[in-house]
Parts: sequence; C-alpha cells; structure tokens
Amino acid sequence: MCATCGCDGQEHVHGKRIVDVEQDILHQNNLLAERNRGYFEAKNILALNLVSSPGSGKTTLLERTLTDLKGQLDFCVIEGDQQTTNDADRIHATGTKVTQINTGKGCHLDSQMIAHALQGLKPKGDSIMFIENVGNLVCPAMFDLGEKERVVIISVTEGDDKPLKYPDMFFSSTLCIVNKTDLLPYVPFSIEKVKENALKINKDLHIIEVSCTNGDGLQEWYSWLKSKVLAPETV
Ligand SMILES: Nc1nc2c(ncn2[C@@H]2O[C@H](COP(=O)(O)OP(=O)(O)OP(=O)(O)O)[C@@H](O)[C@H]2O)c(=O)[nH]1
Ligand SMILES: [Mg+2]
Repeated sequence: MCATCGCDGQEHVHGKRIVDVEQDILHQNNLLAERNRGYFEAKNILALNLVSSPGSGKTTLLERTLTDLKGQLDFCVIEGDQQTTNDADRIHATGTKVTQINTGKGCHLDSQMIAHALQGLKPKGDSIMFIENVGNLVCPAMFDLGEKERVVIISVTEGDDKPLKYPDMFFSSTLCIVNKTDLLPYVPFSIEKVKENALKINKDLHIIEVSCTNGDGLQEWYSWLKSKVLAPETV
C-alpha cells in the first residue's frame, strides 16, 4: 500500500485523493459561508474576520476599539483559539457580548463553527460582528466564514517580508493593519517595505499603521470602521 495516500499502488495518482478531499471540504465550507453571509446581510451586520499570526495584537486591538467606541456603535465578538477562554474573558471585561470557539487541534475557524456560534450569540441587527480567527497566517486564508471583509494584522516584530511569504492572506484581505508601531525604533522593520510588499500581492489593499499601546493611528481605524456602517455625513 502507498505510504503517502493509502492507495493500493495500482494506477497510482499521487496526491489525487488528498486534493479531492480538500476540494470537498472547501466546497462544503463555502456553501455554509454563503448562508452566514445571508444571515449577516438580512440583519445588517457588518462581519469582519480578523486574521494574523499569533500575538500580532488582534485581541488588544479589539479591547481598545470596543472600549473607545462604546456607545457609538453596537458590537459583538466571536473568539477563535485552539484552547482557553483567555481572549473571550478579555473581551467580556469590556462589556461586549462574546462567545469563544475552541478549535482543539484545528488551526482555523470554519463557516460551520460560525453558524453554530451565531445560534447562541444572537447578535443584534445594525451592528458590527468581529470574528477573531485562530492566530495563523496560512490556513484561515482558505476558509470563508461569510464575512463582509477580512482584516489582516501584522506587527512590526514579524518582519516586513511577511506579505510575500504568506500571500494568500494578504491577497484575500481588504484592510491591513500594521500594529506595534511604538516598537519601530527597536526592530529592523521598514514600514515602506511592508507596504510595498503588501501592495505587490494586493494592489487594492488599504493599509493603516497603528499602535494599540500608545493609540497612534487608532482614529484612522475607527474612521474606517464608521465609514462602513454610518452615513458619510456622520463619520
Ligand atoms: N508594544 C506593543 N505591544 C502590543 C501592541 N498591541 C499588542 N501588544 C502586545 O502583544 C501581545 C499579544 O497581543 P494579543 O492582543 O494577545 O495578540 P493576538 O493577536 O490576539 O494573539 P493570539 O490571539 O494569541 O493570536 C500582548 O502582550 C500585547 O500587550 C502594540 O501596539 N505595541
Ligand atoms: Mg487574541
């Protein structure tokens, strides 16, 4: 028996079964993602899928946003991690409705997990739903959750070459947040280079530089958010 894919060695087509299974999983995921998207559209919920490597600052950005915009916009959050409720606890402390999904061995959220979480969360209409994905710059790129837009976060400690090394994530996102700019004096990271690399992958990518620690750039992120849900004259 073939040790790679388990076939009987007759008419061996290396990797074919793996590709078939992967296509099937993604097809099922995409079908349910469309249902989630319909749910969000019907309730006028702006669903944003936050993706990044572990530790880029997704939860910190959410903590700041939910605190600073409290009373101006309605939010709820789905947190995705392999283990722990740490991030959900941090979001809960801001007074925001949140649910945690633990993926166990899984390295990404999928649309079925979101559909299930929505049943318990029951988000309000006319609101913003943040989905914090599992920290991982690879697998979450393949899984549509039904979000309206994907927001990729990269922090300055990760290296300015990351858009070139993990292109799918930067290609499939509409906004890129470059976080931890307060650390720029201490790390060899070029803002110009990361922008150049990101735009090579996705020429339409909008890029905002922020520091969740000292607050630099957060107003631009808040304006971006408001521009998505409020009438232009009120932003
Ligand atoms: N210096 C600095 N540190 C930051 C900034 N934003 C976040 N951090 C720190 O970075 C670490 C990771 O932040 P998290 O918000 O937990 O990152 P995350 O992307 O949610 O991590 P995972 O959920 O594990 O993928 C924490 O120690 C934060 O305090 C920033 O703008 N500047
Ligand atoms: Mg987090």
